[in-house]
Amino acid sequence: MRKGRHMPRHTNANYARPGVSPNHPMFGRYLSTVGFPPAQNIYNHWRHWYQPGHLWWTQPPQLQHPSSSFSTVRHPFNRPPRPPDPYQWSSWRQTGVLPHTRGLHLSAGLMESTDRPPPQKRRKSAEGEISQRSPQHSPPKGSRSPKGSPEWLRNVSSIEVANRTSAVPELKRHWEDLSHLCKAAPSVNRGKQKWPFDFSVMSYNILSQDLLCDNTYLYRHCNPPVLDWRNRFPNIIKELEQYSADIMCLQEVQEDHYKQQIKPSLESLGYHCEFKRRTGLKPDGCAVIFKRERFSLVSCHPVEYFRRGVPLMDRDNVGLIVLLRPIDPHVSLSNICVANTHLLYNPRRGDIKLAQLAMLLAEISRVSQLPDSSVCPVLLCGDFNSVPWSPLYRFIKDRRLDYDGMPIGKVSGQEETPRGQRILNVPIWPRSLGISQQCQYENQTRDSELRDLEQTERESFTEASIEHCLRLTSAYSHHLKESGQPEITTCHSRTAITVDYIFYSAALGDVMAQAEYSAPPERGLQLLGRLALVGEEELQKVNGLPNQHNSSDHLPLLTRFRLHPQADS
Ligand code: KL2
Repeated sequence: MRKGRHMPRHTNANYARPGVSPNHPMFGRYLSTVGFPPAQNIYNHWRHWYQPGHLWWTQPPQLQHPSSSFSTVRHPFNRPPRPPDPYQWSSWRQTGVLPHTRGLHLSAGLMESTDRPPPQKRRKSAEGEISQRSPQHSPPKGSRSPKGSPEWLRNVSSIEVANRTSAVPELKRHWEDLSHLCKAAPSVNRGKQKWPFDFSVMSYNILSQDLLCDNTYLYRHCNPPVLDWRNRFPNIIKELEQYSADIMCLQEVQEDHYKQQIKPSLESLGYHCEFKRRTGLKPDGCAVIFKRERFSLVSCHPVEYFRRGVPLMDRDNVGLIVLLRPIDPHVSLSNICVANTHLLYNPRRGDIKLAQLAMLLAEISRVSQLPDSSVCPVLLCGDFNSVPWSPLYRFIKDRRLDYDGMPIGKVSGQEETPRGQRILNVPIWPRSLGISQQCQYENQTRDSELRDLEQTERESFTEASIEHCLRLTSAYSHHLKESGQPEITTCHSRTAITVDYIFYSAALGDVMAQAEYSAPPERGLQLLGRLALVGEEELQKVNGLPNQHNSSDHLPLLTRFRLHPQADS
């Protein structure tokens, strides 16, 4: 436990006892240090939220946070449970706003008596991400000068929090219709019973409560109830229901929330849900969810990036791939391969991110392969923890990356000036991983081809370049049409950047691919439209993320695609 410099030694983690006033010197300047509003403001805020008819209070009891002890205590007049006592930190902890499993963090925070972040003390968590000893206060070294760090959310005071959050307007996002730009997109032809199959796809990092609690210093600008899972969950479900995407790729889905709340809710809305939890101790993972009336599941392929004994593959991130058959009574449609992932966060470990991506691409290539060795349309969604036009992003789009002399901290572009000059090894990942420099499984090659390939591959393992065979286009352009400003997909007090993407196999006549490929393959998707993203300015007006209406620190990406029937159907 880290000791605050001006505070006495304590060993008891729970200082928020009844009877201890928030003005007690024990709290020091903590309340303002973490941007926590004065107790009276919290109370008023709760009174404001404590309205019959408000979603939070109208949710069915089984949807309440299972770990919340006060959720089971009923008011004598059968009123909803009481809001947490603003004078009791322990009651906030029970709501999941504060890390109830990590009492030491809270204690360390309460003892902190300075506005300055404490000296950097980092440890490698069980999952291999760099995390904090005292997450309530210490930003990681890696994010000291993150790209696009929003000044307006850094070091906000408690008064600012209270003022900003009293009436936050809703973020406005409009639908960008691109269907008229699709060249040769045939219109509905019901006479011959051959019409295209249109469907929508969402990618959304919903912010796991566990990670939120691990990194509370990122959310100092938020009014605490905004961070309460019992507020966030109904907001997120409402959002998912409203957008009603045919396919949803969610990241940071916490397993207990998935099993007890998310899956039952979405199943009742007609969805089929698949989930892959991370390896290691962190309880979140990736989910691929699709409408049962629109698709049937052909196969499901979880991908674990952790490989015992392989240096580099010691992190617990995962991917999840499903092969879906579109349901259409009239025409025969190609299967669609949908991949979802959340790559390693650590801005300094581009080498690991690339190796994780290579593993995912190898599995996508295998799963999407058709008998004639071509591939079915692919959708690659997720949180890649890499910014647009970074080397990792370019690798996905260009199918090739020449990385000779490239510093590993430059791969993801999360930081303007990455510390450390270590450059990518050649090859990036060892041969023992079983994945070629073309991002294919090495043992996938047929015996007859093996001899020729072995020579090429041996050579390719000494070349500073990697390749893959999927033609992928990004559904978003990463800058706003009107202002040219960068689109933002994730925003908290340390960053405001794009890290989430929907990549897809573009068909002939697709609007995004027209500029990229002279002749995109016929078998693919056409982008019909997307829910426009916003820039930093719009996010500033809503107090960043999460806020009262947007319950994650990411925004959902939502797109609509057209799949044409196969020529012979
Ligand atoms: O950037 V993210 O948030 O895509 O929204 O992905 C990771 C980060 C996620 C999973 O590891 O947890 C967040 N500083 C900031 N954010 C962190 C850190 C950190 N040190 N570690 C994990 N995350």
